[in-house]
Amino acid sequence: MNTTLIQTTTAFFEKAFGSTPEKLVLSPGRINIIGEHIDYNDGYVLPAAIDKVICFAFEKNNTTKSRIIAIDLNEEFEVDLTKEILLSDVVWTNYILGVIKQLQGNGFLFEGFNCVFSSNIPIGSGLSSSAALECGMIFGIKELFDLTIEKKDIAILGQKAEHWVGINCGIMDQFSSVHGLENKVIKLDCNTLEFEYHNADFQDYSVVLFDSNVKHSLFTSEYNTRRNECEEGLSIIKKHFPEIKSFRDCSEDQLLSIKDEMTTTIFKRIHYVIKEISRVIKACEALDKGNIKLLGQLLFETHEGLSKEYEVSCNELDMLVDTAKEDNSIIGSRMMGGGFGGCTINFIKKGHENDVKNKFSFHYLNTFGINLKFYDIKISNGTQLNTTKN
Ligand code: GAF
Repeated sequence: MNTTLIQTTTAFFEKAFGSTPEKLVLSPGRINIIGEHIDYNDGYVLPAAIDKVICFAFEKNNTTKSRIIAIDLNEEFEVDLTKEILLSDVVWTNYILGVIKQLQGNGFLFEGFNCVFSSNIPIGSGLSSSAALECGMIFGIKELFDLTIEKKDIAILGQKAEHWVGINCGIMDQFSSVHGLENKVIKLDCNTLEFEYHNADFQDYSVVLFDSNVKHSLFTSEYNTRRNECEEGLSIIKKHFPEIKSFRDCSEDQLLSIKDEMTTTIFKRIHYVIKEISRVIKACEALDKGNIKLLGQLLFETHEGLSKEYEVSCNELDMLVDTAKEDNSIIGSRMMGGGFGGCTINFIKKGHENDVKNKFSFHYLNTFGINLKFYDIKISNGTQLNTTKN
């Protein structure tokens, strides 16, 4: 499927710059099995890179300026690398400017380059197209100018670029985009950045994403608010239990014993976080043991928490998960990613995928007047050079 994308990107590059690209980079989006809004709360997450990617074509241009073309948007921009990098009014360019700023600020030396990119990661669907953009750009610049940057640091630089753009995100998206491995999920400790791969063997179930096709504008402001609420909650916990360093050290009983010391909102947020951290551990064990039924049950519980306690869901996502609960072919479902729209992740009994899709399409269109989209995904490798010949 990515062959066409690679060919289009290469052909566009050749036409725009009159030369063959020196480097072709593929940078994937991600799914997350479980552990939502947990990365910035220093817990564990269970993401994986997917076979939807951004393809980049690069060459050095022996100047101090870089010219970057987004094929899908039919837009381009130029940046003078000798001048201070400032935010622009065009959102997509800021992720790239942010990456350049981070690389320069961390002492990495590089000169002008030409770049063309195109993507098959749906934008605004919670599959982390922005992390793929950041990590692919860093990886491409590193390859082009022979920079030594470890994978972990690519992820951290990408995350910092995203902060500069305005979302105070955690590390999960960039980390999984860079570290993805075919057929493996990544159990990442977001506190230490230690990680281990687990087999993505979902037995008799397929992973299908249902794209609600909505993106409510609350996302950025509410995301940053959740982070602040969690920080406030943690500082209250620490006051009462000085031995606690992060949420993973706090039991539900400890939290309940100080419930009256915080607002109902803060309590709900933290209660979700503490329960979700323990769910990730259980989910990973269930996956290793092939207990997909339990894994699915945990996904439903996560959704309940995200909807009622963390309050980052929306009517469209709730309806999709409620309908999934009533469907015998679906063993687990939940909203995925930051929330307020985007996708649900679903485990569907193999062979029943088409029936389920037809039923959900009809029901969703009838209820919201919106077309539901579906993505059958494969768990794939992280950001890499394209080595296949056209
Ligand atoms: C977004 C963020 F970018 C991630 O860091 C993560 O917090 C996620 O929302 C929620 O789990 O994708």
